[in-house]
This record gives sequence, C-alpha cells and structure tokens, in this order.
Amino acid sequence: MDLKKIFDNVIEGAAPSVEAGVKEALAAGIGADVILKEGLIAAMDEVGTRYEEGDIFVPEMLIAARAMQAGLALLKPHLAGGASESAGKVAIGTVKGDLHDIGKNLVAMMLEGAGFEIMDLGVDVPPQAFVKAVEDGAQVIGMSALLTTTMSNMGVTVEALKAAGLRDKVKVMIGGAPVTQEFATQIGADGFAADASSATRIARELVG
Ligand code: B1M
Repeated sequence: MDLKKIFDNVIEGAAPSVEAGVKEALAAGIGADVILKEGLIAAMDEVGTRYEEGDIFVPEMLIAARAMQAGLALLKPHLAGGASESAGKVAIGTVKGDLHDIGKNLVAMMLEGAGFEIMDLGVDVPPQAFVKAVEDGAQVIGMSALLTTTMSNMGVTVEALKAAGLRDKVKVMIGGAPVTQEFATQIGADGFAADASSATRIARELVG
C-alpha cells in the first residue's frame, strides 16, 4: 500500500479516492498515525507550499481541505483512544476571523480520545463565546489560529476572560501554525502545543 496515492489524492481534492486509500491503508495494517502524518498532513503542507508559490489558489486549497477532512473522519475511531472516565472539560475553537478548522478538529479528536469532554465552538469564535463556555463549565479553553492576522484574538480572549472575572477559573491552551511558546507567554496563556499529541499532554498537565 502506497501512502503517496493518498498524498496525491488530497492535493487533487479527490475525496472519494482519499477515503478509498485510507480504508485500504488501514486494511493493510498501516497505523492511523502514519497515514495521518505521511498521507494527510504531509499533503496539506504541500498544498500550503503550492499556494504560497502561486501554483494553486483558494478553491483548490478548499477542496484539498475537504478531501483531507474526509480521510480524517475515517481515521477518527483509530486515533481516539477510548478512555472511559472524563479527564476534564475542554472548550475548543478557532479564533475570531479565522476559518481554518482541520488542526482544531484534529486536536479535539485526540483530546476526546484521551478522555476529555469536548465543547466544540467551531470557527470564527468571538471572545465572548469562549467566556460563555467557561461560565458553562469548561476547565480548559483551547484556541487555534492559522493566520498571523487572527492570532492576536487569542490575547483579546484572555483579556475578555479577565474582564469577566473568570481568568483564574480556567486554563488557556493555544496552538496553530503561527503560534509559538513565546507568543503564549506574551499573552498570558497557560500552555502552548505545537501539535495534536502534545496538546493532549499539555491539557492533562493543565487540568492537573
Ligand atoms: Co489558508 N492559509 N487561508 N485556507 N491554509 C494557510 C494557513 C497559509 C499558511 C497558506 C500559505 O500561504 N502558505 C496562509 C496563512 C499565512 C499567514 O497568516 N501568514 C493562509 C491564507 C493566507 C488563507 C486566506 C487568507 C487565503 C485567502 O483567502 N486569500 C484564507 C483565510 C480564510 C480565513 O480563515 N478567514 C484561507 C483559507 C483557507 C481555506 C478555507 C481554503 C482552507 C481551510 C479549510 C479548513 O480548515 N476547513 C485553507 C487551508 C487548507 C490552508 C493550509 C493549506 C492548510 C492548513 C491545514 O489544515 N493544515 C495552510 C497552509 C499550511 O498550514 N501548510 C493555509 C493541516 C493541519 C493538521 O495543521 O492547522 O497547522 P494545522 O494544525 C496542527 C498544529 O498547528 C496544531 O496541531 C495541529 C495538528 O498537528 N494546532 C494546535 C492547531 N490548532 C491547535 C490548537 C491547540 C494545539 C495545537 O490547542 C488548542
């Protein structure tokens, strides 16, 4: 089984072929983590590079993203671990102005697998919606941003939590391609995760 086929089909945006490739790879005994990393994520990185170089445009990027999501849905039961007791409640969303949700969905999926209860707030989430989630019992706020122009809304959300008097009631974890530990420290977030598996580790540490 050749993961290159999955890689190429994501780039082509051929969702049914991606689904067929993922099923075939799973049946051949290839680990879901390997399919994810070498097939799906590697392809999205290539899509980003081609977009940056002007070889493809937003519509192609979008259909590639849909094809990736189709593959991801099939991997979900294999990635999610199956813990029975709740490890804590995490409200996760992509910050205001930002529509990228693949990384956020992947992080949510891994957290769910690690036993966390997930409140998925979706994309383009305004600071007040994160505040409301804390009022509704979230112990951790997980914010994702993929754009350098939207990551500042993470800091705005931290300030909104402070203004609502809730900052000491919740832990804030952030991530996404342009986000760094340095930025997390700068805005007063409690944790930064570079990828979905470290997000699970950080969330466990934050909940204590
Ligand atoms: Co967009 N886009 N995009 N895009 N897009 C990027 C991010 C970009 C880097 C492409 C490029 O130029 N190379 C660039 C941003 C440049 C910048 O800000 N410096 C860009 C741009 C410019 C844009 C638009 C402005 C384009 C336009 O309209 N002119 C526009 C903005 C729309 C908006 O949000 N308002 C736009 C639109 C889109 C699509 C809608 C077409 C589509 C998104 C579809 C969707 O998500 N449903 C899209 C896509 C697909 C991408 C790329 C190609 C792929 C992103 C992705 O899904 N990666 C991306 C290029 C790239 O990243 N290589 C690009 C795979 C995913 C698994 O990784 O999201 O990084 P990632 O998540 C990782 C980690 O970051 C981390 O864990 C995840 C798993 O390991 N992580 C967290 C993420 N969130 C976390 C949260 C955590 C912890 C870890 O805790 C809570």
